[in-house]
Amino acid sequence: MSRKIIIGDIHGAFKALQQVIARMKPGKTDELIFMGDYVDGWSQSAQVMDYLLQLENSHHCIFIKGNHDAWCEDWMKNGKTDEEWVKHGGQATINSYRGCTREQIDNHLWFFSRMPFYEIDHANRLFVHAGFSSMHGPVHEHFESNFFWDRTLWEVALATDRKLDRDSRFFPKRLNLFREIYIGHTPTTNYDVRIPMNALNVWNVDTGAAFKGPLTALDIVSKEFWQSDPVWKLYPDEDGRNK
Ligand SMILES: [Mn+2]
Repeated sequence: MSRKIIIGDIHGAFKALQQVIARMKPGKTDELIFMGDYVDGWSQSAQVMDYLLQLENSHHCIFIKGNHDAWCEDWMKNGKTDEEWVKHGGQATINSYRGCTREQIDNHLWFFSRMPFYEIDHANRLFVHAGFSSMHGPVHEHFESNFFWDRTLWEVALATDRKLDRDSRFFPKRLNLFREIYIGHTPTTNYDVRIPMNALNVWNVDTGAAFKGPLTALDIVSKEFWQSDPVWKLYPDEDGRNK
């Protein structure tokens, strides 16, 4: 049976990515959906990007674009070193690309440029790095950057009264558009949780790999999941984004 597995924010943690892949053992027929934020944080962003590009040749992969990927793309394309980006893990990415060839960077730039902002599957499940704001759904989103910056979708899912009827006119319209919504972006470690978090029909698989959490892969049908060791223990001489 083929599986559909989503992988949370990696943030340059190549060692954690290798562990998670070894533990979930993806087969040729499995579909892998990466939720974005491949770079920024731990020291191996360029290696993560190389690895994912290779993985695409042997496995069915979808790579959603995250806010950190958009920052990194901007740097590669325009040489723009956004101050916020450098502070939030960008410096580690710049360092990891020292010694890379122009050809390698161009390959990664091309990789970033073709990443979709979201994916909707045949079972009406949405996969997006952060969220969206239009009540009519992502197709009608006015602000592209919401796909990788929005936190309101997740906060709405967390804060909505569980007793509110789905048919109520007050039920959040965005949530009713999809059977399930899968996101990353907001670390579950913010809520002292180190496993995938579920709120109404939204599942958050960013378990804080950039900070003190593990990297997680989740089978969205069985809800079985695989995790790396806590990433900060794999990089004992680094801070990641714990600054
Ligand atoms: Mn992230």
